[in-house]
Amino acid sequence: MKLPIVVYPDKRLKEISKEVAVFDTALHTFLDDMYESMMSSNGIGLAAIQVANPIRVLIVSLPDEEGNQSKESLLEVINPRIVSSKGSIFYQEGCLSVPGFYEDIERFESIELEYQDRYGEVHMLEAEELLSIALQHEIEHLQGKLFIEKLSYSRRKKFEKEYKKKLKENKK
Ligand code: Y12
Ligand code: CO
Repeated sequence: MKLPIVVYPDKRLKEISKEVAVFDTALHTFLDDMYESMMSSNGIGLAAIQVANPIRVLIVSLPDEEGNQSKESLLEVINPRIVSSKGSIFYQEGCLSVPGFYEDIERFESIELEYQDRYGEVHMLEAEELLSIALQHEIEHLQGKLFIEKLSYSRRKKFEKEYKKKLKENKK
């Protein structure tokens, strides 16, 4: 089932997500619904809070060289913890909860991540470049943070002005 995406400035995006303790079929159905919601919106990453569920769950599906996002390469990440981080990288980020806005954001170039899968099994993952960026972006959602909060004061002001104008136009 496709779930509606919560869009900025909705206050629910500020919620701190809770640890997952039960890895049951309800969680599996929710993960499948997140996948459907992300794919039908042309996303490559989605956190549970973006579909109004404040639990520490995120998914990432990076396109391959041909631009295809296969279900086999879908990464389901539950209760993530960044164990170590290295370097710095800039990338033009976008977010399904902030439609139509893209901005260069600085992240760690590589991270080491501990997380659980849909069955509660613990995994370690070394991620770099785009995967590392996507994971950091989604993990910040679990902390109630959006990438626009990393903008400088002047870029943030410019964004707020343009975004509000666009929201008004879309209401007409
Ligand atoms: C690198 C940087 C950021 C991430 C986080 C995941 N972000 C997304 O999946 C963003 C998707 C997105 C898709 C949109 O829709 C279309 O392009 C059709 C979109 O559209 C509009 O804003 C109109 C915006 C964002 C992962 C990796
Ligand atoms: Co996002």
